[in-house]
Amino acid sequence: MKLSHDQLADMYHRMWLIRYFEESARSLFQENMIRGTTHMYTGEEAVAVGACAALNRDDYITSTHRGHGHCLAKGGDPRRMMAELLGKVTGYCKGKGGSMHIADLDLGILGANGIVGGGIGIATGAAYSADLRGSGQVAVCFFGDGASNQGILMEAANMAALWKLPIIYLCEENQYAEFSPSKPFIAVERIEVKAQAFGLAGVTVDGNDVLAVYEAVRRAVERARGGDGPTLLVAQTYRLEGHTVGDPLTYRPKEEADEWKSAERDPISRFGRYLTGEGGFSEKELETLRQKAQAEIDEAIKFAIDSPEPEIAALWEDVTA
Ligand SMILES: Cc1ncc(C[n+]2csc(CCOP(=O)(O)OP(=O)(O)O)c2C)c(N)n1
Ligand SMILES: [Mg+2]
Repeated sequence: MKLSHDQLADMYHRMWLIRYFEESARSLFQENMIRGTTHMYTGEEAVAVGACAALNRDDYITSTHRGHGHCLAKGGDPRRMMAELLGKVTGYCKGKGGSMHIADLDLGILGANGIVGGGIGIATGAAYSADLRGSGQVAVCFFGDGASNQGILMEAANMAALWKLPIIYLCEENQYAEFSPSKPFIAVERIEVKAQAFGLAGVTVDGNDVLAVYEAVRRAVERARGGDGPTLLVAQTYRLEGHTVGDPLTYRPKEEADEWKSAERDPISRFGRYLTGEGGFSEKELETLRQKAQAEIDEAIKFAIDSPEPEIAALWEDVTA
């Protein structure tokens, strides 16, 4: 389906928003302003942005430990996200959750998740709830190629197929799981064939092509809303950064990463080339969108730095377990 000029501009802007958010988070982490750990989504922007462009505001997503991109793509507020990373009271979890617990229920963002595969059960439950209520909402469940080996996918996909739940299981095949290449640990060559075990639709898409992701998700959403059940969609992409900030990356060939980093493969450069060609955008328009994203992230950092730390007494508030 043809996207409007404004929709394309929004997608390009969002991809830069993610790129700058991640680059800034990495720098802040290296300056010891972010504690714990943080996982970068750099290089995978087309997956989250393409998928969320095919969703309505009230549709659900579940995210992962590498969740900043999903949240920004679904409309999450970069200021509240950055404040959360810096442990400030203005953050999404009042500074007590950090990177892997960001959620925004008003936008259908059911949360990042430190448990690999943890979002799979939550998204399936959300789709079940939408189905029971007849709300017409769908759920998109983002998870990694490593997570595709988790048992919960088998249980959840079986249930979703049986009940024809409105869900898209969106596997981000970014080639690595922690410090290992993922392929040698997955029994099948193509992850999409796992769909056959449950009679689901299985689709593989170029995850660095934002329009291809959008179109594949749009079709899967149409199927889901039409009562034809779930899809397992595999988006092939690449994790440009290490597993976490500070990963020495000794386990992967430099040439491989360099190739994926090239302007030819980089998802933002690729989309930019489409926009100035077929898309009918001028270079100037693209530059304005890029600068807008950069300014928003700079503003988010300022907001986060200027925000107060939580009071010691707040330690016992909002604690449920
Ligand atoms: C249940 C569980 N097992 C192991 C871990 C440790 N762990 C964190 S991330 C990760 C790899 C995940 O790889 P993948 O699903 O491909 O996601 P990616 O990091 O590539 O986005 C592992 C094993 C965990 N957090 N949760
Ligand atoms: Mg992976």
